[in-house]
Amino acid sequence: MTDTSIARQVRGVCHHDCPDSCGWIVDVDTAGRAVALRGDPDHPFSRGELCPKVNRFIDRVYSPDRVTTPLRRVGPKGSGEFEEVTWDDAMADIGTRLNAIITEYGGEAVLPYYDAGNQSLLAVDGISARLMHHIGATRLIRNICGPTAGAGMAMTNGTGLGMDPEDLAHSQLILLWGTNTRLTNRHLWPTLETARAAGAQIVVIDPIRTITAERVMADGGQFIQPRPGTDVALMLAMMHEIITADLIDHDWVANHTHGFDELASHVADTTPDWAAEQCGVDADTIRDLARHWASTDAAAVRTLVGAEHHRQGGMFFRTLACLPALTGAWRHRGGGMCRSVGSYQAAVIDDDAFTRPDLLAGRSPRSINMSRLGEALHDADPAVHAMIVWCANPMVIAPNAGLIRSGMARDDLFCVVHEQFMTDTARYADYVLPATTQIESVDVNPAWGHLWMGWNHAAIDPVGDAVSNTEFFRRLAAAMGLTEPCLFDDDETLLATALTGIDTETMRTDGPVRVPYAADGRPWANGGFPTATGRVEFASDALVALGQPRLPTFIPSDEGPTSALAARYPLQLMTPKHHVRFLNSSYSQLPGHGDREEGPFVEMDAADAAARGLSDGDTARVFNNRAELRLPVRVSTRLRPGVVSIPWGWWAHHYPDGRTANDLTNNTLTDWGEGAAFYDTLVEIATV
Ligand SMILES: Nc1nc2c(c(=O)[nH]1)N[C@H]1C(S)=C(S)[C@@H](COP(=O)(O)OP(=O)(O)OC[C@H]3O[C@@H](n4cnc5c(=O)[nH]c(N)nc54)[C@H](O)[C@@H]3O)O[C@H]1N2
Ligand SMILES: Nc1nc2c(c(=O)[nH]1)N[C@H]1C(S)=C(S)[C@@H](COP(=O)(O)OP(=O)(O)OC[C@H]3O[C@@H](n4cnc5c(=O)[nH]c(N)nc54)[C@H](O)[C@@H]3O)O[C@H]1N2
Ligand code: SF4
Ligand SMILES: [Mo]
Repeated sequence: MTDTSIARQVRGVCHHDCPDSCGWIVDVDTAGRAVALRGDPDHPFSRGELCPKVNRFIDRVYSPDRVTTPLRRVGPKGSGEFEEVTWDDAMADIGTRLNAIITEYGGEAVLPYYDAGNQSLLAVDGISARLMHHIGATRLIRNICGPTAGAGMAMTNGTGLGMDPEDLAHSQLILLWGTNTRLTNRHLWPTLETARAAGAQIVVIDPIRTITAERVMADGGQFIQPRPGTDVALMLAMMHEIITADLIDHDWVANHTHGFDELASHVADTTPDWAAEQCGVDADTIRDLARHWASTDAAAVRTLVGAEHHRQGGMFFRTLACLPALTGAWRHRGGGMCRSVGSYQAAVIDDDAFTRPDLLAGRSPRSINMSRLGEALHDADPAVHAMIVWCANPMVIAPNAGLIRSGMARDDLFCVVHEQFMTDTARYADYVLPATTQIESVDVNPAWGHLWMGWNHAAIDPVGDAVSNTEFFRRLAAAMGLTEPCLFDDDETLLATALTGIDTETMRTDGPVRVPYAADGRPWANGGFPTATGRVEFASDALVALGQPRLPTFIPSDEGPTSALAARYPLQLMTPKHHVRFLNSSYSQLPGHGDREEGPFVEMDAADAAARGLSDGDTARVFNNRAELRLPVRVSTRLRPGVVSIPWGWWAHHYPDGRTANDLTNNTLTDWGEGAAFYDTLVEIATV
């Protein structure tokens, strides 16, 4: 393709549920076809680079496997047998059937299921939220990613708002605690390199020796490997050390914290020797880490989402938030705690005007947690009779998948999936409707890994009969005979309604706009925390009201290595993000992605393998009280004995038995925040 055929270059933003929200530029030829997609060099965060997933995005857009016409199921649920139908025919039938379900069972019989498959504003909540409110549908508790971390930090600080990740450039010590930056947040790496060049130390704390840990070690940094789900013990021992050695920032603690004396007596017994027993990290390593932390001014924790996927996920983030308060790290630029900055972005969005909860008109429909989909499909009362799915692939991504599969196979469940591909979930739908990709529809992306909000221009017309999420829901409203005018707002109107606090004209014409943040880079230097006491709460009455401990406390998991279940299933199973060419359940099925990564496997330590008569390359049975999978064994040195890992993201057809990693995982909810305790899963492994 020569340059002369390029008719225009269109600026957009990656839609994936990824902290980086990279800017891209699409070259469109004179025939209106996208011919290239590359990083936007002017994007202030991603600076021209994309990633091994999205470098091949054009292949995804024009993939022969794309769903490009409406499909109606003709075979049994799950068979993948569909016939093409027109939008008119599909919508007429869907409208009639949904109305019949609502008339017979009420609005709560309809369950919306969506996540952040496309995390842009319109794609997630444009029209759909209004429609669901209007019909009084069940409300989905969408807490599978992030809210537990946010709620945990807020229990200590009154807010989940922390540092701008780009300010880590000013840090002198960075603890990458439960985040795999090189894989999941790669465009932050240059910021960490800037800090390192200025002398910063980097420490990775993770149960897996990830590619981030290996890189940091190669660069002279430190790697600490606790047992999964035990970090709270490690943090309590750090606090013990900091307090007994009197390394706290007395002024800051006196002026901006609440409950210090209680905390001090509470951690008197949580010695490094005690913690070493719980988390498997040497007591001296804990002491050194505590002293290093307390003796560095601009000391920062960088964390994201992974560590929330435990029973004590909320407590992890609450306890972590105590560390910068004890030592007054917030005083210093580059000091404090840094996780999702989505709430800074949300502050410029008028969410109520956009999603219109007033359309509930005084009704208060029940809520169902997305991590409990299987139970809901079997046991909810009143029963779920219709499910509408967009931006999500629950069959692969939600825990305890076996229950979801049998629930979605119910004959009396009417299911509509709006998708780009025939996912495992779509195979169970009555109708699969074609969805546009990000280069086919306008949207705005509020990032959660940096402070830049970006406008995504549509570069090409929709492929085939695909429609955007908003257009799908407008068509659905019409097919259901609804007349509420706001269900038919166009995309420009919706964006103008939502984005009241930011200069959208500049965003549209000049590129990303930065949302407001503390001008001196020290959001909490002088306290002012939005808790009941106005201070960082080492002791929390709000938690007592929830039946939780008043002070940070380590509670071993009821599906952890010291639980009764461990007698039968002694190995802790991690199901992490691992492949550079996948993102969640997306891409593993596509050429250039799945075929270039090794298929599903179970990774384990040599000692665990040998004890079970297994060697590298053998096929093993991995099982627990929920499911059994057959997988090739990969023996490695990246895990502690007693911990095994099945990297996640492959679909059913990639596994010999059609069951996936999430067939094994635990759908217990986290302590607070209502997230999923995926990684508190026990298994046993045996020869076939
Ligand atoms: N390539 C790629 N990038 C992605 C994604 C992807 O699938 N692929 N997914 C995107 C999404 S949706 C998200 S939410 C982000 C997540 O971004 P991250 O939170 O950085 O990634 P995770 O892999 O979820 O978890 C990070 C690390 O937490 C560790 N961890 C788990 N349990 C514990 C624990 O008990 N203690 C400690 N200390 N660490 C623990 C895991 O081993 C893992 O290495 O990544 C995004 N980016
Ligand atoms: N075992 C285990 N399970 C996990 C995790 C884990 O670490 N381990 N991580 C969890 C986390 S953090 C997350 S965020 C979830 C992610 O779960 P999901 O959000 O469900 O996963 P994705 O694969 O990112 O996206 C789902 C689908 O959205 C579709 N999609 C993309 N753009 C659009 C669009 O514009 N319109 C429509 N209609 N569809 C679109 C894609 O084709 C894709 O099939 O998984 C969770 N599940
Ligand atoms: S998936 Fe993440 S790293 Fe890749 S282009 Fe999108 S935002 Fe950037
Ligand atoms: Mo996520």
